[in-house]
Amino acid sequence: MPKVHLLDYVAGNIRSLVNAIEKCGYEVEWIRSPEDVKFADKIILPGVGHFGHCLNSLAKAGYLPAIHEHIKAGKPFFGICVGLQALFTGSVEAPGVSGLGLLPQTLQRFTPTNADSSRKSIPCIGWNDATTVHEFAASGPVTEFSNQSFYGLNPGSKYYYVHSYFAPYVQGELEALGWTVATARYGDETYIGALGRENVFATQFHPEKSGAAGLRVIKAFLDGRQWSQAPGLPAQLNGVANGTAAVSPLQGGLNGLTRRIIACLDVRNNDAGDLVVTKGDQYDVREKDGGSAVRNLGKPVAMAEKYYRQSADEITFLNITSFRDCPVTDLPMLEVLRQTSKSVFVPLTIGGGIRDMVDPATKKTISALDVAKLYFESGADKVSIGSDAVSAAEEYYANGSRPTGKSSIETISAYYGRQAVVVSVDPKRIFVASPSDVPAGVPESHVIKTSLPDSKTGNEYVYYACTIHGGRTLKPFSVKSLVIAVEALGAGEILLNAIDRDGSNSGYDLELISDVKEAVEIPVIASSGAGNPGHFVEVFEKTNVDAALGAGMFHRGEWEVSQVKEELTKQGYLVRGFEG
Ligand code: 1PR
Repeated sequence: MPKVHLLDYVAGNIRSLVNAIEKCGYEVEWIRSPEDVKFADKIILPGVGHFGHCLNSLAKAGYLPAIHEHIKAGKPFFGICVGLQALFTGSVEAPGVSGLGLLPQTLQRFTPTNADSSRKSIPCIGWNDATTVHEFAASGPVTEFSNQSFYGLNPGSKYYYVHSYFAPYVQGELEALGWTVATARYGDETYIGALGRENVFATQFHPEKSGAAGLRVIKAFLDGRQWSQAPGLPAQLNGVANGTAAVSPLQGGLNGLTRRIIACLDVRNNDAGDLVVTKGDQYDVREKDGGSAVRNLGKPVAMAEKYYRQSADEITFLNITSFRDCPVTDLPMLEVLRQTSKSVFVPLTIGGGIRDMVDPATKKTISALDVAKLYFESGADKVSIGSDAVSAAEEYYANGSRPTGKSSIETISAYYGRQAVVVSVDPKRIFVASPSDVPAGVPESHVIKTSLPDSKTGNEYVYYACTIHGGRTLKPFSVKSLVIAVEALGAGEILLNAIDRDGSNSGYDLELISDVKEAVEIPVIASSGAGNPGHFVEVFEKTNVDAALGAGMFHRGEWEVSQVKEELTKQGYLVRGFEG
């Protein structure tokens, strides 16, 4: 097998990149020291998280001169995400930290509002273009280079981005220096999605997480195909429009991103000890008739693969019995991730049990960061923290609304970046007679007047209480306080469940979603209650939510993810289709 060298200098969360490279028919060799760089032909430099952390780590280990030499020698180089950012002079994320300086620009942070005052979530997470290729010609910049494909990029395809900092695109500037540039837009900011010159290529998006469209880009680099015949516009892929044609990215999309649809798999051992996908009603996963067995809806890896082929934009696994201590090396989801990440090339999130724990096998204390590391090394792209996030938020407020530096959210986001930390919230709707009728710890301003009063008491006021341990324990603490705290601690996204709606097929809790969305800048994923494609349309129409998640309606085979996307397309929303 031909080889490519990978420079994994910081985090070690690149299992899926290795899998993607192997899928393209290449073998990975690791660069372990700057001396190894000399012996490499092609190098890939991946990177996630903080620009300063990545560049300082590269500099400290002595890699920067070696990379310069490699590039100067004309050998192929491919930077991914922070690996693209490393080519620039610097970033406002880390003033004073120098990049490789091949490109004379400083990376900027996205502004949270557009010129028309509409809001953008930060980090920017989702599927976007890298398709309008600009190249310099004698007469000036040439745009829309449509008959040729640059490193396999396709104008009909979408690519997965996750970043808060970006290289602004100024027409003609980099082209005049010989670079070919592909752009994307987030709200009213246009930025560089991919660029290349001679032996250097880089993408801001993650090709290893961008389905077949991303694998094509990796393969083009590995095969040394800078330019090739454009594959043409796949306007209809698997029956779903792929974000081109009729739907304008800035109208049907969310600031240019497609509407993100996530399939969620709640996983646990059934009574026979097999790991199964299950699904509860208000978190009760046992059958109501014919005994009380744990509902068994299928096998986790096979179901994840099925949803990937149905065009799910992300897959989330929640280990719902994680509160039971289990020897760390036997964490059941590690193998599920290892297997899934070999064939599913969209982002994978794993939740359940991310906290400091004592390994029952060795009696040793293992930090939340070390538990998360095991998951990242097995193929996870994000970890989702539930119960432990509530403890972290309580400590944050007890500490005078100041981070303690010790919580799982802080330690994991400092190491892997904010975008890798999701906080999963399990709210319970609590009716009260008036806004002042709340427990100490819940501010009156967190009570809303509901359009769905309590059928028994007629109470019209509601607050959303936090729960832990899968809804078993109620906390006198509001969900709004929770999300504000976890954002301050470094969470990158909120997975917003709703116990009252879970498994109900009655649609999302729109009041809850709007309330939470208004409180934070980070993206929010709507979860619980989806029963048909119309519910996805409704949540995007009536709230500004960033993504929507479904579980039971997919697991029971009532609807496919692609049918949700077909309906969204019909209603004028931008979605990503599956490319086989
Ligand atoms: O607390 O960090 O160990 O994480 C435990 C995780 O497991 C949390 O994310 C918590 O939400 C989840 N969890 C715990 N118990 C259950 C249960 O169901 N008994 N599942 C559970 C939560 C909710 C969603 C579900 C949506 C959509 N499941 O994941 O997929 O409600 O369902 P629907 O579309 O069918 O309505 P920690």
